[in-house]
Amino acid sequence: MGIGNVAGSALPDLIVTNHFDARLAVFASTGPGFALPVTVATGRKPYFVAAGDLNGDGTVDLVTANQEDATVSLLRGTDGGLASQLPLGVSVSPVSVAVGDLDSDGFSDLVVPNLMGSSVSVIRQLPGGSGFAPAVNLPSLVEPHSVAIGEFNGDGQIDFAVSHFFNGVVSVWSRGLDGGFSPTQTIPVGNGARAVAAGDLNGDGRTDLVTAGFLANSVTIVLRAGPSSFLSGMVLASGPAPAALALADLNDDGALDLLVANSGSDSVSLLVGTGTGSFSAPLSFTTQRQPFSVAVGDLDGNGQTDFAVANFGSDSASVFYRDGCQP
Ligand SMILES: [Ca+2]
Ligand SMILES: [Ca+2]
Ligand SMILES: [Ca+2]
Ligand SMILES: [Ca+2]
Repeated sequence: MGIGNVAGSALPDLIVTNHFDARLAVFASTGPGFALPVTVATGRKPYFVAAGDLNGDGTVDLVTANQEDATVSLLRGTDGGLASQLPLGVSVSPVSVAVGDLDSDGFSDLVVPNLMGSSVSVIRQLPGGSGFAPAVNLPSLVEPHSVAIGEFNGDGQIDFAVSHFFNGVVSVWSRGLDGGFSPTQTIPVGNGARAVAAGDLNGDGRTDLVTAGFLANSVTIVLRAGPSSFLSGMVLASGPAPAALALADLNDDGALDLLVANSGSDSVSLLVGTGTGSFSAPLSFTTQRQPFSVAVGDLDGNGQTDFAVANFGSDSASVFYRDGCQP
């Protein structure tokens, strides 16, 4: 699931992958509420969608990770809607994708963990945004599941962090002198590390990490101790089987807050950040069955950040509008 202004829409749209239909649905916001969805074809079993303006034309583009056919689909936003998919080959069972400018040339690139391929694919956008280079598939620890892009070692160059489900670690990848990426650090986190998100949680200017331990029923906060080092993780209990995370300032106090989709208890937890790296006790919101992803954005355009979850077990989405009173 993602949130973004597709096809030049005034309000952000809600974007949901339909895993078993090989399609993606875009629900246009109508203030509070949504129009009927427009759907477009993707590769088989789209598992994840990321939104970002890849070619800098001011319109949000979408990228899906297609678990069954070893591709990602690029769906360009145009004035008239989404263009037909451009499939880009990766490796076996891609399950997420992150958009970021890895080589600082002004054009966004893609990072794709391939769950069963035990590899991470890097797809660079060609100079001028004229297309994409073939994926470079980098061998990784087993079961890479999620990726967050950020600056993690103080050298000013963009890095990325990958969570590994099987062994419950995060690997941090940095750019070498040859321009290629390799893992430079491995950090133990919770068992079944299904999701990772990045943000500066304690206001020291260094980007920190949060992971969801699907098998550990917890989230782990990993703060940066110095320019290129991380403190060992601080474990916080979550609901059962946390499947996805989002970091955003949901109460406008300047500190990042954490949303956790608890797929085992049909709920989403909000942990309000203190700005020092710690969080309040979770507030719980009821969803439908098996929330497996979460996204944030100002869906109704009232200036306050809302959030939504996609419920895998009930083929539905739950939307939570902030009304100014909560959290
Ligand atoms: Ca680039
Ligand atoms: Ca770096
Ligand atoms: Ca920090
Ligand atoms: Ca906050």
